[in-house]
Amino acid sequence: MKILHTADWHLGQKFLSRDRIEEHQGALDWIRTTIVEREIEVLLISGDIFDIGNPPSYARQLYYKFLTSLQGTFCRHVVIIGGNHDSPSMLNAPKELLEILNVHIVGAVTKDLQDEIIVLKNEKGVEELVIGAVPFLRDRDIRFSVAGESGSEREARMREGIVHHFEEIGKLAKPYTDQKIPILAMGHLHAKGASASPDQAKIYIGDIENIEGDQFPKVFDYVALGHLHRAQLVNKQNHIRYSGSIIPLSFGEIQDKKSVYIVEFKKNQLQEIEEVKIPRFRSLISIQGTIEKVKERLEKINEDRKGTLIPWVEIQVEMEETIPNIDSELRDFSKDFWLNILKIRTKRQHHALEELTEMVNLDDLTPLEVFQKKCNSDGIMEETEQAAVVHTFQELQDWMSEREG
Ligand SMILES: [Mn+2]
Repeated sequence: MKILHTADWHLGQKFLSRDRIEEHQGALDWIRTTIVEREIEVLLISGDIFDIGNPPSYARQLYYKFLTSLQGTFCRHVVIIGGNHDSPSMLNAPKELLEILNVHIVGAVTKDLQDEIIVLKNEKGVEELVIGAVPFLRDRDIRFSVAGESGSEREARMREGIVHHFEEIGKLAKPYTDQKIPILAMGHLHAKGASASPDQAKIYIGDIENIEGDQFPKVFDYVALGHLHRAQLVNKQNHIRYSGSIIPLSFGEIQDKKSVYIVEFKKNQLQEIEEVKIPRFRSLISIQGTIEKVKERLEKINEDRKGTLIPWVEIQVEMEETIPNIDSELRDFSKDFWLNILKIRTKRQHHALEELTEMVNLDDLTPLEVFQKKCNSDGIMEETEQAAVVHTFQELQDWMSEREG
């Protein structure tokens, strides 16, 4: 049996006020072609299907069109879990309808743990695969906040709750070992022994490591994770993996290769895991240096003409003295080039002092980023307090987006 593991699509993402529709379309078409060519039978999407709780209609259209396009392929089943970016109610709304197309959705935890056990059957109605599909676990799913609890106590209780949840799912899956069929888990969390992309680490300062690699119950033959955008194994364990995002979601992710995993089982034996690289449709390029160096690089990018879509560039100009109108100078210089400058920052070096000035529009930041910048400004709060405060802000955002969604 061949399974394709992907995650972190973030459909509907706004990237410095631009949308990613063409890149997402390219990546989804490629996934569909891969499913057809490699005769994939089961598709797992481990959360963060959408970038926001109330995604724009074009993002929903991409999603539904993709799911519908799998009809008539080898792919018999799709299993989707909710991530921290997804609104559970939005994801769950078409649950019954999608069930008819063999698309199984676990948007959020319910009162019954059994709802997370998905048993897939072949054409003859014989059980062929079991999945413990654990959606992103929110505070309210595993614990109630305790007044006066410190940030670290709260984190410890979160961690315990998550480990316990997976143990319980493992127990429910255990009886299927007798049937000699693969038993898988899905999760959307931050596992210890995995590394985030440099930018992602910044985006999620409120994020904590939720579970250790060896705390996943042994009953699972493969653990398909989502949340970290870089494809990787957890704690060097071959069968516990993040597939990573399908397109780079920030300039911090441009070094990462983007890929999916094809996981092959013979009966209940894991045979092979293959990492398949997703083509890059648009180059995201980050350049840094003196104004002369920056101009050279811009000329080079224009000559190279890489990718099918126009490259997006962020620039950091290093200088000793302030150069007036540097923004318009660079934009004029490259106005006929095959590239778009998305962001220009300047870095002034004088007397060993470094000053970084960001020319960034408020529109280009998410509310969370604005909040984090505020938290980061001098003297507002201790670093140890930040994680908890940011976490609370995220919860508040979740709550609001669910009301909207
Ligand atoms: Mn996530």
